[in-house]
Amino acid sequence: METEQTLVLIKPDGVQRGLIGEIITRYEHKGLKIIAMKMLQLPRVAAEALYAPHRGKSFYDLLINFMTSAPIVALAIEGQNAVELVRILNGDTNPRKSEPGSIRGDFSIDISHNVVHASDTPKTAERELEILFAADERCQYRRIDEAIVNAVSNVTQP
Ligand code: FUP
Repeated sequence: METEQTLVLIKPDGVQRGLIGEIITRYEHKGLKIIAMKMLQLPRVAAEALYAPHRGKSFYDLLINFMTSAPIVALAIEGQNAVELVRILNGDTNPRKSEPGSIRGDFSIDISHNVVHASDTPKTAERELEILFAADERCQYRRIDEAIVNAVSNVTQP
């Protein structure tokens, strides 16, 4: 099982609707580890770098304007299969497909204002994390419940 790091952004709508604590709690309760966190108003160049793969698409300008319109909260999150697990917790991009119980399923009906962003692959995660965090901003520590939460370290020897 791979320990991975991923980037989460609580988008301007999530911050302005007072959902920061609710959202962070979901990742923490899952057993994922927050290893860096900050609130900032995303500079336009950073938003453009983050969403470079979407450049030229119909929603691109709306997306960049929205993401730079008000503060966001950026999180670096670590854990086994963290990239996939965080995207499951976040829910589908399409609000008609995002399941109840997921963040988008519970809090969003608009594809453009969908509360959270998360990296879609480990490779993308490394690129995106570097846009938001310097290498020394990602912390190393042990959660006290790691031996219980992580399946591999929970195996007892006969
Ligand atoms: P996701 O990986 O779930 O964040 O979704 P995408 O990478 O496909 O899209 C990035 C962001 O672009 C979405 F979070 C919202 C925005 N978007 C739209 O506004 N309209 C669309 O049709 C698709 C995406």
